[in-house]
Amino acid sequence: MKQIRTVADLAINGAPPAFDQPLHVGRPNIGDQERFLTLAKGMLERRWLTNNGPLVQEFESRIAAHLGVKHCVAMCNGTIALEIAIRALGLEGEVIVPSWTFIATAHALYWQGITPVFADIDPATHNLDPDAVRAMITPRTTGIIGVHLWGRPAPVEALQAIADEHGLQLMFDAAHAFGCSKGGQKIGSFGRCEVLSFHATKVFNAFEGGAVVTNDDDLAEAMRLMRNFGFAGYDDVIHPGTNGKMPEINAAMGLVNLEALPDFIGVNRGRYAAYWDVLADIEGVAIIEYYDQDSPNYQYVVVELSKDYPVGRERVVASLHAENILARKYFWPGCHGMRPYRDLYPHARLLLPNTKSLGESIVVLPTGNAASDAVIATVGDVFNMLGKG
Ligand code: T4K
Repeated sequence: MKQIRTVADLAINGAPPAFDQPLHVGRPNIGDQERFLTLAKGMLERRWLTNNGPLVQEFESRIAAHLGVKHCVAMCNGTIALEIAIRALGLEGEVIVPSWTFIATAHALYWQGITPVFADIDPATHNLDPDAVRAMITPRTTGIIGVHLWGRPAPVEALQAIADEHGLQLMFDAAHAFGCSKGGQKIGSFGRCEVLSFHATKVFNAFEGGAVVTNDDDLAEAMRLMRNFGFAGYDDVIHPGTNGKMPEINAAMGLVNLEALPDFIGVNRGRYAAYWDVLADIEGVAIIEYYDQDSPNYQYVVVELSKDYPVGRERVVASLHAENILARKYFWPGCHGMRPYRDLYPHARLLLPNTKSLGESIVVLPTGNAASDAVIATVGDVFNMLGKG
């Protein structure tokens, strides 16, 4: 590893990269491998691989207990979990969502013939701005999907008030917020239901996986039917459905990783603090803040560049990539800027000024065990050197 000293030493200027191997955002966390192999062996011996097996049932009850909710309906991934929740709530017509989210939030609606209507965000929180949501309500609106972006809670009370006032369904995409809370209440019990992702890149993963969590008995029952083709018993389909089932091997990984979750979050917290040490004093560079009362999982280290920083976001990302530090621009350009939705809403950017400006100023950095002290020091060097103009 080479220590960066000057702008000329940056790999983007032809010097060799600081690291031989690429360092990714989203490197998976893996708990006790021996325990995982033991669970996998038991699964093979039972010859029960999927279809609501014992590991999935245990996984569901552990997740429900962890989040303090009545029901966890485990699924094969977060996107299918979103789609099933949307269907179980009977959403149709138009549903209001942030554009500033992973594309799955919008796709889960559009894939089912529902129009995602994009509302702008509050630049201070990166989450939906309740006033912007109000402005998007039409007679066709049936629901709102809030997203707890980066694990920071969406404005749940304000969104619930809007939903109640207009007779709309409210659900949350909590893909980033596993283990986080709002005012002492765990994310998982807000709105009619909340959707989790256990994708490999998440702080808590099950290889792939997702779940809908809810305190609503009828909703949970409907979703259990929907994820298994609507079967109520042999030869008896009582509901339209799909295949959203979580396989046993995913539940095994989830059970092992749930035990290790405090360690994963501890590592992330340490990495976040280390980034803070090297970046906090650079003018025009701000790391987004997390607050202890929200029990953050520190899954994302998100840096925002202001106009005071002399170099644009693209140059920063290119410079980090040249060092083999594969920073990301999540979620540029926003869903409204992606092709399926760009054509649908050619003028959306005019209604989404905060989404647009945030989209041009964000850099997401690697965290977890892969982000060593040397990586973080190099990130600091790159921001410092570029910041000198
Ligand atoms: N809602 C929100 C708000 C979400 O963020 C997501 C998913 C969803 C809904 C949908 O949930 P799922 O259906 O995915 O369960 C990644 C993830 O694939 C996606 O799950 C996640 N959000 C999103 C924020 O990040 P990409 O397109 O960035 O993936 P990719 O392939 O570029 O991987 C990210 C990085 O992780 C790479 O640099 C390499 C590294 N990586 C990845 C995998 C899979 C590894 O090092 N090892 C691995 O095994 O979407």
